[in-house]
Amino acid sequence: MEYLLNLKKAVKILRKNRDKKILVCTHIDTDGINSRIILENVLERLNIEAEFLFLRQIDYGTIDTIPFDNDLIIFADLGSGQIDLINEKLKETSKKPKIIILDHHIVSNEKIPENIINVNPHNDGIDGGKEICGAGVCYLFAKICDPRFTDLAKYAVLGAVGDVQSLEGNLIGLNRDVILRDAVKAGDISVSPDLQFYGKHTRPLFTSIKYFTDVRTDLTDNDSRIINFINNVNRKHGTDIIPKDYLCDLTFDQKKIMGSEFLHKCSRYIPPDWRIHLPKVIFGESYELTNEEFKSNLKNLEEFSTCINGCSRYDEYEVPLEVLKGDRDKNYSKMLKMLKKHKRNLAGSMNFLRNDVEIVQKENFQYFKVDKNAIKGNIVGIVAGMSYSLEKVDWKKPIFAVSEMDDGYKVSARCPKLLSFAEDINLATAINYASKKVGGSGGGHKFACGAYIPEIGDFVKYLEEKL
Ligand SMILES: [Mn+2]
Repeated sequence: MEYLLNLKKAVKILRKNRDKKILVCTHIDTDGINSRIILENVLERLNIEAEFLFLRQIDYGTIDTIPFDNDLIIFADLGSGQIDLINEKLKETSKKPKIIILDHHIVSNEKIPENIINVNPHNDGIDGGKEICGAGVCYLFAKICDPRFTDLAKYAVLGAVGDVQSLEGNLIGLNRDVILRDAVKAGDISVSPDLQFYGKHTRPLFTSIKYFTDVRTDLTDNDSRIINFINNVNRKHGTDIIPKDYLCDLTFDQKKIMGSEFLHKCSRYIPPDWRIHLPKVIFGESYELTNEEFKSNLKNLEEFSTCINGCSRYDEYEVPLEVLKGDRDKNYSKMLKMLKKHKRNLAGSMNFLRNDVEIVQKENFQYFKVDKNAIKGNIVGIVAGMSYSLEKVDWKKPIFAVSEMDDGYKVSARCPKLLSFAEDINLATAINYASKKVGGSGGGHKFACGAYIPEIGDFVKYLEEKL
């Protein structure tokens, strides 16, 4: 396994440079912030000093903001896709730092220069979209530094959940066999069979059902029908599930009953050959922190990840970092405040989308375009995903959201999970192709990705070629 060899090489290089000038650059999403906390812990425990820097992305615009006058630079949760650019920059700097990349994004294809160590499980046929995240690679790095560091595994599980790697309901591959296992063994994370409704500890069951967007049924966006549905389930099975209860209040048997009745309902609304995929979007596992309180925003990792997004999407990275380190005081209350604002912004954007935006239908996808400030670029991807709860959005097609920025456009693409299982759609390839054609760049995962483009031009036409 090449990535294991590279991991060992990387650890050796860290030890060799332990007294030199070290910089650690990490991405700014849930996965990136968890990568950062893992590396901070590792270096601190090994008594190695370093500077830390958050990076939104590495591109021609930002590469010059990275101080290359270090002896060692570690990139985590980014870098593998930008080896060209890093190498170019290395050529023009006098001091030639060693570079370690700990990443899971698709690797740019060219030969890797000698002073760059690219640790990326992709090289060994491991799927970086599903089997390990950036924080996961950092965790493997930590474990080679010292096999006792298994208390850091929980951060890697959070990173994986934040990157939506439990796509089919459960974590798989290295995420499951190594990282989750370590976190459970360390006593930090509990795993339990559950329903794949969002908001298990933070909202009533009927709200969770309301925003289930993988299948459009008569329950979608309809409170009274949902309450009727739950009451009918109760009558049929002799249960007493209260619609206002949270999913975490339900017993295992109640969840099982609710899940199978919901599956039965959904199966009437989908093409027969999609049915085989339906259980994967309704049943799954939930991952929870054993030390957090029941019904807290931080208990369930999906909801914890939303809290981090509520800060990082608004350029606030230190707050979630401090909360991850254990602050439940000042930074935690700031996080909750920001979460509220984030949810308000999402609700406002959804209203705007519902009332004031035209969804343009193409044969195999749909898109909408919004002006600057109508829906901000930092949340347009989340809004695109939520748009499937709206009547006018076709839930059997992917959606592209185009948001005007100061210097071009941010494009976000989303597709319901069920559709992506049934139809084998790859939005990342399409968005990558189309954005390059109009002078931008983009990529990401099969059913959730994004791009920046300087102008729209024939972008939509190029998408049509690929979809
Ligand atoms: Mn990541």
